[in-house]
Amino acid sequence: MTIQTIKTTPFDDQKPGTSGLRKSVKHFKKPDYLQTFVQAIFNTLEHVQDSTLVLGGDGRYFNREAIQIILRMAAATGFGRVIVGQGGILSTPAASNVIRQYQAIGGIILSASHNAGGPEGDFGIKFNGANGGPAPESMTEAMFAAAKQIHEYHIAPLQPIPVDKLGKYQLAGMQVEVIDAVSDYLALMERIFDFDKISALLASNHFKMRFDAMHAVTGPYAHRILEQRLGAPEGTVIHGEPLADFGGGHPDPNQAHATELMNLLYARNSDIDFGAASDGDGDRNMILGKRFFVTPSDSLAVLAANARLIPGYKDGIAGIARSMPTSQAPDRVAEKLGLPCFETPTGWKFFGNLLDAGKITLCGEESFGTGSDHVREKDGLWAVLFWLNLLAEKQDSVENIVRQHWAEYGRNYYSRHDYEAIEMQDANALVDALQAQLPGLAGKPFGDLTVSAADNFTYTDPVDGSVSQNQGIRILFADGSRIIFRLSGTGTQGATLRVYLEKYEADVSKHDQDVQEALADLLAIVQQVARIEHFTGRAAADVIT
Ligand code: VG1
Ligand code: CO
Repeated sequence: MTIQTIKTTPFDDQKPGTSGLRKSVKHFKKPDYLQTFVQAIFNTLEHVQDSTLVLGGDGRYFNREAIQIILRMAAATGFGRVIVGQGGILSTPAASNVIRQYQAIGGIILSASHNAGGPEGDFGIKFNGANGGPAPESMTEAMFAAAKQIHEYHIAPLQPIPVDKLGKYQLAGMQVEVIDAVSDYLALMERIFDFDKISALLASNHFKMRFDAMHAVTGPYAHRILEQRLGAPEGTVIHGEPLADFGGGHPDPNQAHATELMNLLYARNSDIDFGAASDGDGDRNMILGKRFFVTPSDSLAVLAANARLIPGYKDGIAGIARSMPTSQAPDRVAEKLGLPCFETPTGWKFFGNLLDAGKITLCGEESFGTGSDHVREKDGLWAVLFWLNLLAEKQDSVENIVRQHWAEYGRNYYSRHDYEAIEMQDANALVDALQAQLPGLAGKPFGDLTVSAADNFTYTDPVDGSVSQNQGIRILFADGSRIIFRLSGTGTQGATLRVYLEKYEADVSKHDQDVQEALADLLAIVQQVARIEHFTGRAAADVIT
């Protein structure tokens, strides 16, 4: 079989962001663009000959074409076997599991996660290593550097693999194994959670739930696990059919984008006790009680505090990690349990070393990401099953469980304000101006609040000593309140400014405030120090979560 070598010109814009390389579909469809990045991944890997690669995506527009191209390039590179999810589909956490289970060299995941899809939407690609987790920065930097040097790529001649049919196929001497995307993942969940107890809860007349798959990858997983295996009534899963354009919506499980689910749970006469949603590639989760929203930061704290109730964590957890902008609610749990707590930069890749070294068991991000050492990605359905197992154990409502948690640990009022698609140069000017103020902020009073420290977050990985700088501007106040500014590393249009606000309230009689009102003082300080409207022309955030 003759392998073709195609001459091409290098690309200098293939720098992966927070989670892989994300660009518009139009950008990805430029001649040789996808192929160059795939070749850059393959050139960066060592010992690919005869190794196993995992391949799957979230099913968005361009997924199918990309799968066939990558299979042909993998065959040309000399991989022994590629394991593909049926239909070219694998959720991100399921892919992480398959990599680990089949001892693959790693996997390629095709997803732009919560970004909109379709011909006018976004596409993305990322590489996860043998531990199942996102490639560390050293590796993504190497891929970026490789892409700038690539003048040719290698590809086997066209032989489309019928990825919709389970089975084993041959492609230019390489084996392609199409596997059921759900079954290995379901088996893993059965090893962690008490499925009998969850089934009993779902069968009871006093409990109703809805899971919103947002027309994204978790539809088949949720139908199989929640409805077929656990016996939740048909109709429990809404928007369960994966669509290449996610039905035109943003597959982002938050209060702003999961509107139908929010309406169901917040209706005055709602009879639904538990609501949950996940994103494009199935790694995010939103948790709702009846007319009650659980912030992702609180969710991590509650799961950590109650982990021993879950079979998979019955012997306790080793430690907790959270991304820097995530609220400090989990820290309080770690302190009480006498566990180590780590603060990492934004992005799941920073949890990998801590998980591999056994320093932590649970970790999470404010951006609706929660996970554990069962895989090396955040895991949306895992979080939903954790909550269901907890509800089954406690026989109490989501709201009561969270309120009791606040009563015990205090409440961290929390919100994120996103200013999307602003001009890159405006965003940079705003950040530069903030950076310039940092040295003078410590000790400065703003009303009742006094700045205790202000910096740009630097992280030193406690396992391998690698240093990551400029991970977000932090203004820390003496009472534990925080304001954080970061530019998104997943957006594809201009820049997205994220402003994170956090205020701690120990007094249980003050746990009923409106979140934005509780944070109003901090928002006023944001306007004063960052002058967002001055720099960007925006008077208010586009998305508030
Ligand atoms: C965002 C979130 C971050 C998350 C990342 C990938 O990154 O803030 O916490 O890890 O998305 O999640 P950024 O750089 O735009 O703030 V996913 O579900 O999009 O893979
Ligand atoms: Co995602």
